[in-house]
Amino acid sequence: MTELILALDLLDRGQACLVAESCAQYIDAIKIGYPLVLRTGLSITEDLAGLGLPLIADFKVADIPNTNRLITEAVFSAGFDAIIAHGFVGADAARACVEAAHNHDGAAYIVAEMSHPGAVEFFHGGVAERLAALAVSCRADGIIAPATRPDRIDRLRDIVGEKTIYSPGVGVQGGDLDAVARLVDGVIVGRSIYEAEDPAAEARRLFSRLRR
Ligand code: OMP
Repeated sequence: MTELILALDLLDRGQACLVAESCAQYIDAIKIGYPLVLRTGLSITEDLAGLGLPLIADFKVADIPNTNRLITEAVFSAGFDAIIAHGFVGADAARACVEAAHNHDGAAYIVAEMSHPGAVEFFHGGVAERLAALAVSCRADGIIAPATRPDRIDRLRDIVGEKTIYSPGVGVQGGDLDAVARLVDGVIVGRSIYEAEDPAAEARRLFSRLRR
């Protein structure tokens, strides 16, 4: 089963809640990042808690170990269930996120390779592979890998084995759902859903393609 994760990158609390509620039955988790949290604060988790869906904090944490730990603890205390962190800061810093997440019975995912065109400037040439290996050695729960490059997901799957791969980039960024669905554990979709005329209908359409 491939999960559908809604990237809730809206700026208005009310609109975000409406979209999340309307899509709730067709999604497996909600990912919240800086765009929404900088507008609403971490209390947005309280508005969404009633939906009963896992909430993933996409703060791509990238600091020294102590600061990473403090950020991760604040995130889980606010009611999130998982966090996304960068690995390029080194194993000690990534491990601080993973351990703090696990202390809260949560999950931590490490970015192995990003989905946008510019990602190839730094993530290629062996870096993504090293980040995937770092995720394994730090006992992270999984990695983020680009739906825009299914061949790269294949390569990173060889490194992380059974670990979870969540994959953004389907839709507006050009990634094809059918090309990645069988390669990953979940696809992360934002604009294709929340900018659709009928977000719930679009979520239902993607959900049914992932479940068939
Ligand atoms: P859409 O392009 O609107 O579907 O949104 C994709 C979501 O995934 C956004 O919230 C991005 O911040 C996030 N994302 C990427 O697009 N590419 C990445 O490499 C990593 C992420 C992420 O970590 O979620």
